Amino acid sequence: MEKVVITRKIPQQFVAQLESVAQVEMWDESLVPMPRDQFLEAIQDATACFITLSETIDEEVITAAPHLKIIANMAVGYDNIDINLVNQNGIIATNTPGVLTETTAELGFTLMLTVARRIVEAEKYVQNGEWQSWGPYLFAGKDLNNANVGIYGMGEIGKAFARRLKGFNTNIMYHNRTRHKDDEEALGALYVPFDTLLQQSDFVICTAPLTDDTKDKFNAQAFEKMKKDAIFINIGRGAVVDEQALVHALQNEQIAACGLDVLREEPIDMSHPLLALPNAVIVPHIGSASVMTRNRMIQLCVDNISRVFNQEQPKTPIMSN
Ligand code: 8YV
Repeated sequence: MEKVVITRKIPQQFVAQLESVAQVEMWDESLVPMPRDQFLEAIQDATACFITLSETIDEEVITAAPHLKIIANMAVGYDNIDINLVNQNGIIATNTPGVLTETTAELGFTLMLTVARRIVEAEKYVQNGEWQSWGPYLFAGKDLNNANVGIYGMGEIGKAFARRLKGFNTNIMYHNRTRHKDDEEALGALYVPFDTLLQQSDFVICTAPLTDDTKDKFNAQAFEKMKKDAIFINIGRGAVVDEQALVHALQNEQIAACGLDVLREEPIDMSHPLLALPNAVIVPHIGSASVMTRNRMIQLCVDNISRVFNQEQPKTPIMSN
């Protein structure tokens, strides 16, 4: 008998699909992850697990789960999984590329415009009853029109972001591990070295996954190179940014503002210095959070698990690095 462990509460319509082919053990909370010790116990006789980024898949998990055939990660990013270890043990890991691309790009765009036009500060000002009169520079922000926008990480989400920029009359630059010459004309995006992107961009958008190459890429040296009125947006992974260096850059006006959907530690510790800065807008990792996209991500995980149970290829396997 197959057994699936699901580490978050997901809608019954999806659970029912798995229940028709397997025994299902689902954690009953949607906002709190399954405790690690409970996860380790539940997977002992599991043949599949449906996880989120909250679960780290390492040696301890693999040792605890000798019958595991598939790990379905409800995310496109998979820095929470030791892929080489998983594959070496004959286990398939899958992620959710494609279905979340446009939704995540939309969140990035929302954050960019929100920060550029100081919407969060302005809204708080109204709510606090501080609005006395119209002012020539009251919450004067930054134009996207005619701006240089630098995208770091030109994967599917970076490209979707660039497509959106086309309607906003911007100059698009990008930097990526590999150059995408074939897409440059269609996207209207110029490939530049990382330092050029930092030096010339009015908006720097990070969509990069977390890898050994991208870790701490936005460090003190990087922020020093950026324009003093630059806006930094991160919809990739938190650890691509050295947050102490970011705080320093914001406090010392090395850059103007930031918008972050991802942080090194999630949820953020309420004593984090970023929370005290009016020019830092932080949202709780909601890049892919539209109802339709979350449904599609869950369905893709369910399909991948069902296929592996049927001895078919999963739709979206993660390959070893
Ligand atoms: C998810 C994400 O919401 O897919 C990713 O990599 O960052 C988001 O889409 C999140 O990771 C949920 O596990």
